[in-house]
Amino acid sequence: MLIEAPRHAEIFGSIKIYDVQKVLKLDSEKVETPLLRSFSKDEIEDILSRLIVVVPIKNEKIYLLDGVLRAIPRNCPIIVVSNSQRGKRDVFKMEKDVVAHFYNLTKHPVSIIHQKDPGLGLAFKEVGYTHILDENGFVRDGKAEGMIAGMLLAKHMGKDYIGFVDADNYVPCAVNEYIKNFAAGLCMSDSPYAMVRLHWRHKPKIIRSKLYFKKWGRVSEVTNKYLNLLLAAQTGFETHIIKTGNAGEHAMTMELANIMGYSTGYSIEPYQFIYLFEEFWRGEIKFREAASAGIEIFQIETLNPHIHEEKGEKHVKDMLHDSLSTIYHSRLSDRQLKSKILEELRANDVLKQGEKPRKTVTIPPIREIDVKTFMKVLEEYSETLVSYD
Ligand SMILES: Nc1nc2c(ncn2[C@@H]2O[C@H](COP(=O)(O)OP(=O)(O)O)[C@@H](O)[C@H]2O)c(=O)[nH]1
Ligand SMILES: [Mg+2]
Repeated sequence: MLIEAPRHAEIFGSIKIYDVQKVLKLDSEKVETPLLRSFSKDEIEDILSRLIVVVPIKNEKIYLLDGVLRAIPRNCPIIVVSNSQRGKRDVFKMEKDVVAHFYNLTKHPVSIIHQKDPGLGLAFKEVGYTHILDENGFVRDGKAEGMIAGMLLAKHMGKDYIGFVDADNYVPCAVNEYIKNFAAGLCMSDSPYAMVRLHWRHKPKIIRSKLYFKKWGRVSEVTNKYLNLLLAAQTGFETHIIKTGNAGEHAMTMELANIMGYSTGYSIEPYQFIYLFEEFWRGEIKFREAASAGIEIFQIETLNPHIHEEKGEKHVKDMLHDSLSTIYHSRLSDRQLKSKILEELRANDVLKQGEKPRKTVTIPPIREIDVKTFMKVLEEYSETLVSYD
């Protein structure tokens, strides 16, 4: 595999953010030049054999999930965390059937669990991690909450890396590429605390009956702008380094996943940046080992375009609201930045005059969770967990 060498990086305290690196070739000979980074098949395979993939899903078209599962490289076990409808029209049952069929055909290790499984809530309660539970003791709705549940299952399996891919991807081979890109990024890191975030080459849209290869999604563009403005407000230097504020497709070392702070729903991805800046740049350092090893963030531009389900205007507005609210409510955000964010949200019809962005709930790291107890309770009380190995 061939990708551009990192040309430029910016450093904020213990955090090093690399500028976007393009994928140049998915499969290639090893080429040694200062402008390129190449990875042998073995190097990629080695990372893949230590990577687990979590797929959060909520009421997606079932054949999209099927395509995503089939595209995940063979060495990576899969955990599907579903918050799909149950009851009369049982979408979750269809997902379970797809997973079972997929396993029978391929023997690829895969687990599936429903986010609202009472045993899951109980397991989180038992280990004292109630931050993602609602008042009835169930895991709350939200993509972040599903991802955290997946992380706990992954932690139990003892893998070194964790990656996330959405279930609503129309191009299975794009998913296959994303996971290889995760591997390449993780391979480049010198630190045990590394993250890879994907940047889409294009995000095609149908415009006047034609496929138009847009460079950016609307929400990503705005989120990146304000994350960069937050950096500029702190340093006094304008920057465009952040290009993956809303990267749903991302991977981390388990060491980083353990000490990462999270935030509810769709605010999880931009909040990862905010959390790292607050903890490892402008805050009192809690995680000394990570601070001295350094945290590396790679941003990789995919070869494949990103074609996923369009969820409508309300979804876009909710994402914008959640994303910008994590920046607005950060203690690193100054008055001027806050007022620009309010203006942006008003211009996009998200807020009315006088309204403030809703505060997203932050969720502490999962490091202290006793995974053995968590799994014991889960296995005893779960009503939905199915694992094929
Ligand atoms: N487990 C879980 N997954 C969710 C939830 N909400 C959304 N998802 C999934 O998260 C992924 C990304 O969500 P999507 O709505 O496509 O957001 P976007 O692609 O960022 O616009 C998709 O696979 C969704 O099905 C949730 O509450 N729980
Ligand atoms: Mg999507």
